[in-house]
Amino acid sequence: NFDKLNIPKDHPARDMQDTIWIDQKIASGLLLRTQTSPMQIRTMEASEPPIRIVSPGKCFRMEATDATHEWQFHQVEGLAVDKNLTFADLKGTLYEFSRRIFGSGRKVRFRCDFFPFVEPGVDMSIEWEGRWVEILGAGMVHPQVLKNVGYDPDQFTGFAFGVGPERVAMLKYGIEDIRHFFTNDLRFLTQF
Ligand code: YSA
Repeated sequence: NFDKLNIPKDHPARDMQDTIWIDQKIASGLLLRTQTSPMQIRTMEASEPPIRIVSPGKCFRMEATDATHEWQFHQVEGLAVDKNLTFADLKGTLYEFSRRIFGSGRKVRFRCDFFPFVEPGVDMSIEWEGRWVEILGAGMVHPQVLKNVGYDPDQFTGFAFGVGPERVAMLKYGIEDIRHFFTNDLRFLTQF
């Protein structure tokens, strides 16, 4: 979840996610994963480029919950590693994702963002009722991460993203509060 993603123990980027630890005899020091990005490491350690994967899964973070933040949620991780992949491939892929899910009329915004395991890093937001809602973080895989799994960063480049499907569903279906997904109210659930 952290070390091989270039987030060392004393790095401030850990603070936001250094959260739900299980402290029992059978599972001491076990962290409920906060992001699906560790699947990048598992995939790259188990195989050689070229790589194209998507990996969905559940994540947990200690959050002060609000309309767009839950303490349990899902992410879908994407990773591509190959020769000659560029930021243009990342942007084209994510624009196409947005077009297919939301249609071509929906506005999309990229902004610089920081994740220690990418360089450069971005986040992507979708317009909703006059404001921007972030749906994913992404970037070019950091050369140090490629080295951590034994790849040669002079030979291979890659891009990756982690998208939150609850936020995507909210924007697509006009669901105003993410907490509806987990309260099991039949009036909500039976609408879909
Ligand atoms: C960045 C770069 C990469 O190369 C690959 C992946 C990433 C994303 C990074 N691992 C990450 O977790 N970024 S994030 O904290 O901004 O979360 C990504 C997305 O997950 C958010 O845009 C949102 O859609 C969803 N998310 C995060 N925390 C959430 C949440 N959804 C609901 N509740 C929360 N508390």
